[in-house]
Amino acid sequence: MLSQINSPADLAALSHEDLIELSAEIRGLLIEKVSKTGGHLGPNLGVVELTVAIHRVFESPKDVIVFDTGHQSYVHKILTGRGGAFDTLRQRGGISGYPNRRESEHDVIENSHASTALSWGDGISRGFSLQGATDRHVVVVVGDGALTGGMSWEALNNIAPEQKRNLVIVVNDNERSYSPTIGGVATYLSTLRVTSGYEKFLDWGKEVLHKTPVVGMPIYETLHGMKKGIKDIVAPQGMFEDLGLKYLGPIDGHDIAAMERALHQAKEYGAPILVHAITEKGKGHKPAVADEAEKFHAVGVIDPESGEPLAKSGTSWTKVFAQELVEIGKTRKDIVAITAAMLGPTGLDQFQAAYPERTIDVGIAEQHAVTSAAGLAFTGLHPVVAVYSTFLNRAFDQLLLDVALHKAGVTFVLDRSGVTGDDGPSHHGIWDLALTGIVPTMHVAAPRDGARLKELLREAVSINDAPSMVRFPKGAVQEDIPAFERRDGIDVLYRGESADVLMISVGAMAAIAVEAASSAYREGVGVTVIDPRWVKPLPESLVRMAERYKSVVVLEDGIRHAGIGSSISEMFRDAGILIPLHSIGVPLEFIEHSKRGEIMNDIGITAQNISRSIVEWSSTLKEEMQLPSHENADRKQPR
Ligand SMILES: Cc1ncc(C[n+]2csc(CCOP(=O)(O)OP(=O)(O)O)c2C)c(N)n1
Repeated sequence: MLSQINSPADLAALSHEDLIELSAEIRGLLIEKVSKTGGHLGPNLGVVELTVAIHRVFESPKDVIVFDTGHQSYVHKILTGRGGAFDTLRQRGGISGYPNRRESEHDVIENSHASTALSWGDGISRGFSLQGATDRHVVVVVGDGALTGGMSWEALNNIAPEQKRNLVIVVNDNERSYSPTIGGVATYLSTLRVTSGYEKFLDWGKEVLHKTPVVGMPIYETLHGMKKGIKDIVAPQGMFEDLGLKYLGPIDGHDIAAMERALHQAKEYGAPILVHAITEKGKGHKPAVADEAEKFHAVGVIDPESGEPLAKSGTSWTKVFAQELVEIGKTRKDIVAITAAMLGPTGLDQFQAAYPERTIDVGIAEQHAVTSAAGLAFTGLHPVVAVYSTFLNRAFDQLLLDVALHKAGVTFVLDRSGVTGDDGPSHHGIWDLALTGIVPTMHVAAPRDGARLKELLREAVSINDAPSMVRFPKGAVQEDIPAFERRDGIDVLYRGESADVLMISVGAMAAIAVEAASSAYREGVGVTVIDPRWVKPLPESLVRMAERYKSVVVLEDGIRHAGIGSSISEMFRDAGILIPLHSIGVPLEFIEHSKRGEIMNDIGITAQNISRSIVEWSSTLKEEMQLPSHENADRKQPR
């Protein structure tokens, strides 16, 4: 069946039985391919029928389909002619794990950060309406998890009163983000799902009445309609309808016929309308359904049958942080941990197991997490906000004005900082150093290894009169890199024989820095590698140290532009020392998905490349030094 589907139009000829067969084939493809590449298996297994139904009822790309977050768009990719490319999912040059405009005219937005789709839908449908494109529809698929994000509600507030436009909101309610969705919205959705007794009665009705020709289905539909009335008694303040949004549902999201009926109704409605679909995350794959914690939300390379990971990975940075925070929590009763719907991925599940009353999951609400942390700090507690680096981007204003301006003692722990790899441009944690670099009062630490992570975390949570941040990369921690000595808080990791180059290494770049220094030594260039540990504020003694060298190299895994290299260069300028400074970091670009190592190679952050550059720069410098002094004087500081 699958081989006949090259575009959504091919779905039209299929019978109901064909569609069921097709759905099974899609599930087979997802399990086989995603097991090999890694990716969002559970969410996609849950939206197979829902996506088939949407593509049967609407005409993409004339009608625009927008998936919130975009991690559940694999089925959409399969139905829009990309099924054959799934061997390359999230691989270099292959298809992305999120919607991507270069891949297909059926992908209109490129996302991965949650809760934006309703705003996209608002804008696109309003644009169509303003320009008289009344035959074009917009379908937004949004999860119950994404509905916990504030942007979703800002959008609903704008969508509801603006009646004349074709906007269908499909709420994909599987009761989970990574783990079960929490909070008032989740409670409200579960109220809409009504009591299980009534659901069972409906299931029975569906089973029996489906078999009763002609009169059966209308009776079932009537029963289903009645349910809405009953719901109004159970949940008298139908929140969506009170907002002015027509509500349809709940519908079994795995029943293609029921979904198609609801979507047809919604399509005809001519105003914003919400279709509430109930689905099961991981549907049809035993290991996914059995995974109580996350239903295979995101998997690495796994055995397709058992779901067990195939590659053994070492101890992760996440685990070192998680265990240390539990240790700290034993004596520091004021520590409160906050996650934005990512208990497991940030390692805070361990803190929760030890101190459930001191662990807060706010849902996908980073902005709220940050300001609420400022509130907690006001009461004398010390919040630790653990998020992926990329997701702190959206809470910048809250960090700047609610936390930093108030000198609130909040510690931010940023996992997945630096180049992350397979998730593409929006998941790299390459902006945090530049962003926090301009926040007054902020303290920023970048541990180079597990031992330093523990140490710096303890130092960070002891700062109670200003915000602090500890940032570390994705993956396994490498062996600890001990220091020869610590001077004014700065660790000396490698000492070159001559004072040619001072290399200032930021965080986990230390291993590459030391390797580059030792290979430059073999080429006759003396490089001393230091790790300031705290990169904001920068230690004053850095200036005195640097003055003894002919040039300085700064190595970081954040964007080079406005990163630590820039801060150091400014610091030297302010101190009046003119010393050639080379800044090595991530270029100011949106970097496509690929393995992390491949990207680091592409952007030249490898020991071999850095050592080669240092040797080249040093020899150029020697030549320049021999120029007459007037030519030397207007030398620009190289970058
Ligand atoms: C701003 C932001 N924070 C966190 C995440 C990480 N994240 C990716 S998917 C997801 C859960 C989404 O839940 P839901 O919308 O219900 O979709 P489901 O996977 O259940 O289908 C989270 C928290 C994100 N993508 N964006």
